[in-house]
Amino acid sequence: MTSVTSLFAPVEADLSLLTTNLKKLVGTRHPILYAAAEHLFGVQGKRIRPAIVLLLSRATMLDQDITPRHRRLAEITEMIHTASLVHDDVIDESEVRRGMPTVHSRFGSNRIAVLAGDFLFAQASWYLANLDCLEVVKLLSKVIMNLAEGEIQQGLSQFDFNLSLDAYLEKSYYKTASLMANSAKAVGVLSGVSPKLAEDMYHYGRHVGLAFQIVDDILDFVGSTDSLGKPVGSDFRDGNLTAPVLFALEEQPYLEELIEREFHKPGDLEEAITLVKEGQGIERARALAAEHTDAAVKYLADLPESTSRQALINLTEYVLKRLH
Ligand code: GRG
Repeated sequence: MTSVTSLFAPVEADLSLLTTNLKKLVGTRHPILYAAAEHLFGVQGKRIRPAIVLLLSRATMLDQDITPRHRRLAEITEMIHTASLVHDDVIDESEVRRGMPTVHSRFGSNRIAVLAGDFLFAQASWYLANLDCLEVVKLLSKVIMNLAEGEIQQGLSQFDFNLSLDAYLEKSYYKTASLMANSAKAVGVLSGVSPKLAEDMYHYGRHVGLAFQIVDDILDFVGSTDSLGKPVGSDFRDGNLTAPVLFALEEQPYLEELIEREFHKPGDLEEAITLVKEGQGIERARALAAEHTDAAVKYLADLPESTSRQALINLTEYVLKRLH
């Protein structure tokens, strides 16, 4: 499988500068934030969001270098993503993320984790405003609203076996795709591309984001604790009914009963996971993710050929290959 490192080769140097900068930007204000920043940005996530921003920046700037504003946008994108993870882990009471203790479990306090998350959101907003580009401010502040909306929708739909596929996809847009879509479009704005190309970049990010979330939801069933960095089945246990479950519900009526009683009886969760894995749910979800990666590639048609554009195409394959 293509490793993330070789996939992001055209922006490898940009990504290591980004990690150094993130630690500096976040960590200088307070010892606790410094520790949290070391903890958050030292253990690397996949950095897929800043990689998309940087690859699109290079693909649109071509022979000119990317600007400090492109770099700052990539940093803001990763800050917003990380803030949402810190808050999400408090809400879900998750102990492990990226194979490491979550902020609230590492620092033994939800208060610290909530404040660290708040601080990251606030700091991202400050750096965003300082880009001095109202259109980009509008795009990225909408993302923060969407993240909150996605989390609320998820909270309200736990164990709701009547959730429609459309409602699931809308929630996935809010939780995951909005950040990729709007930061991709923001690159277009900063690079001064045509409105049509900026819109295409938005749709590239949107489709990659939806595919990424669907694959993430499949991995909740077929991944290993090691590769996920969190226990298998943890989203399902919390009542998050995702694409594989929604498809499985169409062919396994007993699944509804297990979900309705919120896996209260011993063995319920294991039985429900087996039912999801037995049928066509996972394969249908994989096919849905592939539809979105195919759609994403089409939206790159108007970008001039470059190694960065090719990496953006390869990235869609990587999103699906995480399943193998
Ligand atoms: C705006 C106040 C306010 C709150 C935010 C908590 C929340 C509301 C939103 C959370 C949304 C969320 C956690 C989405 C998860 C999306 C997702 C697939 C995360 C995993 O991304 P990866 O695999 O993670 O890219 P790494 O660790 O690689 O960075």
